Amino acid sequence: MDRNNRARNNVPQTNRRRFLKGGAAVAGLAAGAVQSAKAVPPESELKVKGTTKELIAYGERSRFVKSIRTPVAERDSPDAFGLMFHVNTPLADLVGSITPSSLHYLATHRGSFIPEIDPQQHRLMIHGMVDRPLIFTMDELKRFPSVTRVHFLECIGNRAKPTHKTVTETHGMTSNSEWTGVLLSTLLKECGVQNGATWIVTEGAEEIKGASSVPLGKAMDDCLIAWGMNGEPIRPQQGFPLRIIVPGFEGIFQTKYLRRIKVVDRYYMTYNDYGHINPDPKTTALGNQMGPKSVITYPSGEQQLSGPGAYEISGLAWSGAGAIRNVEVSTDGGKNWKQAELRTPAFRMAHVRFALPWRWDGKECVILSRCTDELGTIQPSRAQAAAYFNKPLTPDFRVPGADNTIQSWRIMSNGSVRNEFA
Ligand SMILES: Nc1nc2c(c(=O)[nH]1)N[C@H]1C(S)=C(S)[C@@H](COP(=O)(O)O)O[C@H]1N2
Ligand SMILES: [Mo]
Repeated sequence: MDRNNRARNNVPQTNRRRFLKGGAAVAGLAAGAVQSAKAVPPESELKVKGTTKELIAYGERSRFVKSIRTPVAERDSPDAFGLMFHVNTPLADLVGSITPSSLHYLATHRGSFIPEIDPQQHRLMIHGMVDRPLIFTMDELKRFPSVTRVHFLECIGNRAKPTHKTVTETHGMTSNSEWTGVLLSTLLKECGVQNGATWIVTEGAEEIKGASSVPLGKAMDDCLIAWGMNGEPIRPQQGFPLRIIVPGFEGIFQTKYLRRIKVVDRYYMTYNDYGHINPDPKTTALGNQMGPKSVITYPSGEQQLSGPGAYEISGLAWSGAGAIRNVEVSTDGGKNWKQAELRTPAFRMAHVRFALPWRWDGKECVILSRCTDELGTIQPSRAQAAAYFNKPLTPDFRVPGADNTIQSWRIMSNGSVRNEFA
């Protein structure tokens, strides 16, 4: 046998050994978890419609899949006008790192509504401190070189509370999508930014306007004027037909229904700033980069382990400052940490899925994750955040600005999981 043949013959051998070793791990699953191969669904359930015009025109999920968005409990949604304005992504039900567009979290301000905008009629105006003020149609925007990037969005209200039971309640106001559009820097160069300009103000088309002041440096760096989301036009609730993506900044900067960008020489107060963020331009500019943040989505609050044995701990990590470099998981309340694997590409300012195979011994324990981003910043615990802000660590200690502290889950000996809030 020549060397090549031998090498080739070795492949199945190695694979077979690996397969057998893998089998041993599966045998460690809780009793009854692995069903016999004969246990196929009853024939009645195999009969599906599936070819009607309605079902093929725009795909529908299986009727057995029930994940839905739910209103954020603390935010009176629906409000007095019957409008839903803060709605959580069902994080516990998701796999991988992309949030399905239909389940993206939603934050639309009090009294606001989802405008129905005809893309043929929509315009984006860029004016203010520019040499050439310009008005773009959607078609004109699409003639510029486009970019497609994965980025998370997160509302600054996304923070765990002692009353929260599930990861959807503690962390559901963040989602992750593939966005397609033109770089704002491309458009600003087309308009010619004048000397002395330092900020831009972005404005949406509905009456709340979703206006925000963004530092010009950020605007020229990586902001995206996006019309695409996960392979199709942005959904109405996410800002159809046009929104700005300000990667890594808090949600309020991500103006939906974008119709106007004014280039200016100072920070402008907008409706968004009222009772919301610190209007001091310096601290505002520093305070709105999210994370680094991570959370275990399985096992998480109100889920149930079926008994001791093999499981995979899994969750999401993200940072407003760049890519996630490392995620660690502890299964003993933070005494010892193990390095988790990153299961999806670690894009900058994007969710990454992490996982750690784990064998539960059936004893009560506390599990938690912490991440490190490309700047080397490590996600803090609530105790560290309280010490940093010189406040006592009580359940009602509220992290000022964006809360990126570590989330812990307590697994009880009966396999139930609870929010462990210090
Ligand atoms: N025009 C407009 N843009 C807006 C808002 C709004 O109410 N109107 N809400 C902001 C807030 S507070 C957040 S957190 C994000 C949420 O984006 P999403 O609804 O697509 O999740 O959009 C921002 N952009
Ligand atoms: Mo928000």
